[in-house]
Amino acid sequence: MRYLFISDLHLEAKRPDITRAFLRLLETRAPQFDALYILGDFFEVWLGDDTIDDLGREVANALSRLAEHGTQVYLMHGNRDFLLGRRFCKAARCTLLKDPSIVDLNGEPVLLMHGDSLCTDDIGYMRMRRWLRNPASRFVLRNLPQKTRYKLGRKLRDESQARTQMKSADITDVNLGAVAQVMRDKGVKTLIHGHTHRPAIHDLVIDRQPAQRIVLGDWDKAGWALEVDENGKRLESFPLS
Ligand code: LP5
Repeated sequence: MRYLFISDLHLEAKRPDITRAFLRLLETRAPQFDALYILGDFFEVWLGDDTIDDLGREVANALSRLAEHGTQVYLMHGNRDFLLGRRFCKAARCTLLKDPSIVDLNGEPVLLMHGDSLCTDDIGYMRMRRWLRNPASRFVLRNLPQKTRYKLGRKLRDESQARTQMKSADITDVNLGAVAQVMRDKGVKTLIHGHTHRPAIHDLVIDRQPAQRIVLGDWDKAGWALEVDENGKRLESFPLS
């Protein structure tokens, strides 16, 4: 079986080049795979399925065509689009995956995460995450008037951008102790995640056993995808245009 992984596209109307590259990937490359996994921050910001715009509809239709063609589509929430819900998934014919999830890739159990929950040294973010992601807050946020959601979303993005610039690279990366712990707890030798925008394949040793942490890249200056098949795992970048 062949699997394709992407994350952190941050799709938005202001970056039509990224949308075009993604739609091209769906038409040309993705149909050759049995499943496409999108591991979070698919959209720059998602404020609820009722705020879907032309871009969201175009993307949902394209995903739905891919699913119709026979490629299963799986979507995981990221920190920017955790309000993506059932309505979008129904339109896109994709399955929402829990974070974390374990999937079987050609007989190997592999752990999939967005990656933000592993940044445990980022105390301010972890506090904000706990608040934003609890079911009661999510219910309240989803039911706020759209105008209020746009305002709060803008404010959160601005604050986040300003504060992230002041954080050291160590703080905004995953904590390696947290990585080892979750891989141990879940009994896996491979973890695939995004979020940090630091694409790489890291060879690890956990409890004297070889393991791997594969970090997907964000789509900004280039696109990034991980292919997994019987021949191995390949992380590649490609031009957006
Ligand atoms: O996203 P990225 O990678 O740039 O930064 C993240 C962390 N920031 C975030 C915030 C998102 O960027 C913005 C969220 C978009 C809104 C989604 C819908 C929300 C619904 C609200 C309305 C309906 O996730 C950033 C991390 C970084 O990753 C690296 O891991 O550091 O975290 C922060 O910067 C958080 C700050 O440290 C603490 C922020 C306190 C914010 C106080 C804001 C007050 C305004 C309140 C409005 C609700």
